[in-house]
Amino acid sequence: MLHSSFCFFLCTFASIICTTNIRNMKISHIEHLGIAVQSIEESLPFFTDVLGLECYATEVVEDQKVKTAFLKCGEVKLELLEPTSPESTIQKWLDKGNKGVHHVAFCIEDGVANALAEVSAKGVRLIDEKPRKGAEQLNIAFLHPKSTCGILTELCEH
Ligand code: CMX
Repeated sequence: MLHSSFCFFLCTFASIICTTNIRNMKISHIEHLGIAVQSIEESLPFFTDVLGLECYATEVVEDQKVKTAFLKCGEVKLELLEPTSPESTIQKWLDKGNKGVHHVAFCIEDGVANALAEVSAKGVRLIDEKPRKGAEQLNIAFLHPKSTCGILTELCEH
């Protein structure tokens, strides 16, 4: 009896130590803000002509059903996201009356795969179970906004 209680105590203690010792990922900076727009052509002049930012690239990301336009703002990028299909998550989000900042992307220094394992162990709901290729060939993964204070969160690495 005493032996099994002691074993139970040891296991519980070990599991508390393991959970509390999960390392913290290293975020270097906000990589980009994703901004949902119905039309890049109509939205871009605000960012270029009014804010004076430079649009340095556009890209279609087929599997996400979006066209993107990238602007540099210091170390942070702005990623304009235009839906290319009614089935696009961006179109669905716009159709619900939302617009503007759609997600925040953090640059992870020590690997998105490691970060996913870590946040999952901490109870965060994952959208992507493993990293995949996103715009600009970055390794990316999304976390569900219901687990992240309502902010659709992207983890990415160069
Ligand atoms: N920010 C905050 N909350 C959001 C959100 C967003 N961008 N998009 C959806 N939600 C919320 C909805 O408001 C809804 O909340 P309520 O239930 O309170 O109304 C909830 O999430 C819906 O969740 P769901 O039913 O699980 O999923 P949806 O079908 O609405 O899809 C999401 C939401 C986040 C899972 C989906 O958009 C997704 O997988 N996103 C990741 C991929 C992506 O965004 N790709 C486009 C960008 C690609 C790129 O950058 O290249």
